Amino acid sequence: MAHRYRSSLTWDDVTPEHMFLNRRQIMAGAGAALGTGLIGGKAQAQDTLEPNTFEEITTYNNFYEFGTGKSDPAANAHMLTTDPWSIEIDGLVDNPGTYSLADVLDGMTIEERIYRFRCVEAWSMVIPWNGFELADLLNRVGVQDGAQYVAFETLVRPEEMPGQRRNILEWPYREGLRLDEAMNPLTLMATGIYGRTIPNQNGAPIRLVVPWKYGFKSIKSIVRITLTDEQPPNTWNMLIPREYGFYSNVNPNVDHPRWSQATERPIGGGLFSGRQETLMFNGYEDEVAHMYEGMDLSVHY
Ligand SMILES: Nc1nc2c(c(=O)[nH]1)N[C@H]1C(S)=C(S)[C@@H](COP(=O)(O)O)O[C@H]1N2
Ligand SMILES: [Mo]
Repeated sequence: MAHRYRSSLTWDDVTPEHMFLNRRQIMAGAGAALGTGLIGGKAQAQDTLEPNTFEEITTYNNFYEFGTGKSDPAANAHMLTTDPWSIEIDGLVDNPGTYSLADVLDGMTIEERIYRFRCVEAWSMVIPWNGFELADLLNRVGVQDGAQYVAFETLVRPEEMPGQRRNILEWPYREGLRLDEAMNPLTLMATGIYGRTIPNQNGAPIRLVVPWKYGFKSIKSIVRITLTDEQPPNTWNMLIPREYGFYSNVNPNVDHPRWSQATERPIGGGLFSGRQETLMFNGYEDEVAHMYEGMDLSVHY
């Protein structure tokens, strides 16, 4: 099912959504037949997820570089130039350097993955991503002994990012993961949605997707990845540490200081669909709970 990235992909070159869903069903069937392998298990879990429409995924966004309203990114992100693009990979790696996006993508297998995406503001979507495992990239650049965390930074370009002309956040937007979280096979670097090139408002040309964490950990339009031995600062924790921790794992049992995290509102679910219960680790408990054994998750929120 995995296919190589085609840089010639254009907006006209889209996978019709019903075909995309058929492919997912076929993959889920193959996974079931293969038994209990990781891929099979993932495909089966994903089979129960009903994806949001492309329209919903690309018009209700958070991307403060383009404004603080949910419709601001769709309105303003067309100003962003995403080609050429490069990513600096530095810190505790064997092969530090400035890599063009083409260098980064070369040799990577772009897969399709449907993940539930849950924002801290208590709404959720289900998004069919195209991307590769961050672990594959980290293994390629060579993680050195002593590295314990991965830090990420978004582009700073106020000429094209009107939100950056104001001090709403401290720019660049930053995020971080513990190394084992970064190496978990669920952690993706996404370059597409529904088989199309990822739209600017969703984090073009490349963004992180960490499905068991609140949405703000999934940093967009990445220009720097640093391997480090210290827990890196992350934007929302720097701003309001009491409300946003470093881990930010989806956890219905730990409330945000200003609201409950026990339920969520699925976007596009229809007027009468109502809220649904939020699942521990956003439903990915089997795949990730082992990383937090022995940790008090109400302290490490
Ligand atoms: N650079 C950057 N990345 C970001 C944000 C942002 O403001 N700037 N917002 C975060 C938040 S709060 C959420 S909920 C998700 C939203 O992703 P989506 O718009 O693709 O659904 O992006 C995250 N990544
Ligand atoms: Mo969010």
